[in-house]
Amino acid sequence: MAVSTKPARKKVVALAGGVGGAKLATGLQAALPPGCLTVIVNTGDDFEHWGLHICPDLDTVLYNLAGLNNPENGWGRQDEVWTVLGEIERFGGENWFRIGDRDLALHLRRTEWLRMGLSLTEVTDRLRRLLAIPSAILPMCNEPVRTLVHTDEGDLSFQHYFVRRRCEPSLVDLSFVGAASATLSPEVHKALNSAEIVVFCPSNPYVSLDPILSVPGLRDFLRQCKAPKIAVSPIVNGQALKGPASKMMRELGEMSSPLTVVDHLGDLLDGFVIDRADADLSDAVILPALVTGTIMTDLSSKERLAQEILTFAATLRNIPVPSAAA
Ligand code: FO1
Repeated sequence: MAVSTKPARKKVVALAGGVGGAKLATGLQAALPPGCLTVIVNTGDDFEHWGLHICPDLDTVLYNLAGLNNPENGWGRQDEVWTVLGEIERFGGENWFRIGDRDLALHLRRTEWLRMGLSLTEVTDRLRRLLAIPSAILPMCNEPVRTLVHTDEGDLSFQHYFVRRRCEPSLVDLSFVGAASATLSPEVHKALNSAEIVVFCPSNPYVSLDPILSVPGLRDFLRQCKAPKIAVSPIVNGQALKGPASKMMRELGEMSSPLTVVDHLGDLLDGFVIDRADADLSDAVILPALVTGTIMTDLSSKERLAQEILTFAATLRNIPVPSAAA
């Protein structure tokens, strides 16, 4: 039967962490009708700093979907101002994690609302409404789950490993502290239940996607879910486009290759997207593979990749292709 290309309002769920995840989420938002995208975001990187509750991956998704992100770093705000950081330095405070003034306002409000008793899901929804973002943005859970990096120099909390130590210590293993007590929030449950396409963004499989998958029940839910599940390789031509994924793979004794990502996410996927630079690997991918340009430099390349992924997913299940024109 021929695949329909009729525009449709499909519910799409994206799993994301880090800058690569936020970029594809931006493309999916542009490619879909408003309200059709839900992004489930890693909170394993969250930590307390300057007495504030910082959620780097949630904020990267919020700022990218609102078009307010710093275009060079991918995280933080564009047109940032650094007065407070300078004054913190003057008073001998910690300056290794760079929080700008505009960004600080969000951390202050989030911390205030959490102290009032709102859940992280409620706080994030307030923030995304105030930023006029049409997509739902959900923390992976409301309970604290913290990524702990076991290295050859001892255990480091995630931001101490990632930002303070610039990922220099060699990775031995990872734990997601608190995951055993975490639960699927009603919002995550509902989003996955009604998902018609699930996209694993090109995020680090070990420190962005695994924390999400560590939430009890989430893996089983995905396995049972009838929606096509597509992952996009964060590794292109043997290298991570951003961040330590490639270095981590080698330190864990794996090849720095899209095939390592397929092995890692294996049983959860129905399809895999690799870059043209890795076209020679497509026969070795044990799943249906889409070979295309995966490097996202501007909004049109993000939207084009998103549209290709949606079409690929629809082809796998013979469902109408979602389109922003619906
Ligand atoms: N990443 C850095 O490499 N250096 C920083 O100083 C830094 C500050 C920062 C402030 C707010 C925020 O939301 C993110 C920030 N990030 C910084 C990025 C972040 O730590 C990482 O990209 C993620 O945790 C990994 O996904």
